[in-house]
Amino acid sequence: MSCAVLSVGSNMGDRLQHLRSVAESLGARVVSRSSVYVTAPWGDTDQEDFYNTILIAECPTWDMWSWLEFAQRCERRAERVRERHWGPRTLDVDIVSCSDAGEQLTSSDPKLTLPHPRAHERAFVLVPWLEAEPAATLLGVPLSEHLDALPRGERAGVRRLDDQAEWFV
Ligand code: PH2
Ligand code: MG
Ligand code: MG
Repeated sequence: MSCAVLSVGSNMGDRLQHLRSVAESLGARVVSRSSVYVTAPWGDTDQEDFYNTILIAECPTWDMWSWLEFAQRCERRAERVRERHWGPRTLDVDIVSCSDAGEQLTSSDPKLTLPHPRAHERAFVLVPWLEAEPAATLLGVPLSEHLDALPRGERAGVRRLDDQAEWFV
């Protein structure tokens, strides 16, 4: 059984619908998920706010490459176009961490680096992940410690979406 922590983000079009499309494709594979957060753009700040969430999913037959194929399938379906690095996108599905039979997987393959090399410095990943999996660790460190190490403003840029009604259905 493999388990993937997926960070899902959107800042173009119907942002909530784009996030929901991933949860729906995963169906019964979802074992935990966070609320949706409205997050200030990280990196390239001259763009709309993102909606971000974390989905944690399990599958008895998939390996890390299957999760990557799944993520890319979701992005293609959302007609994602990649205009500029860290720029606006309809849908971004990143594999933050993956385990198999309870063992954390590591990969230095440039096509899929595990765990995600920048997850620990992104409040839009850490805040929802902590909600979905309070006991999780990243690089052997509890998520709350990574959060405490971030510059003050980072966490303030991540706010829980007021109306979660269409997300937790
Ligand atoms: N994704 C990026 C670049 N910047 N900022 C936020 N708030 N959320 C994202 O998902 C995000 C970003 C590239 O994937
Ligand atoms: Mg990304
Ligand atoms: Mg990505």
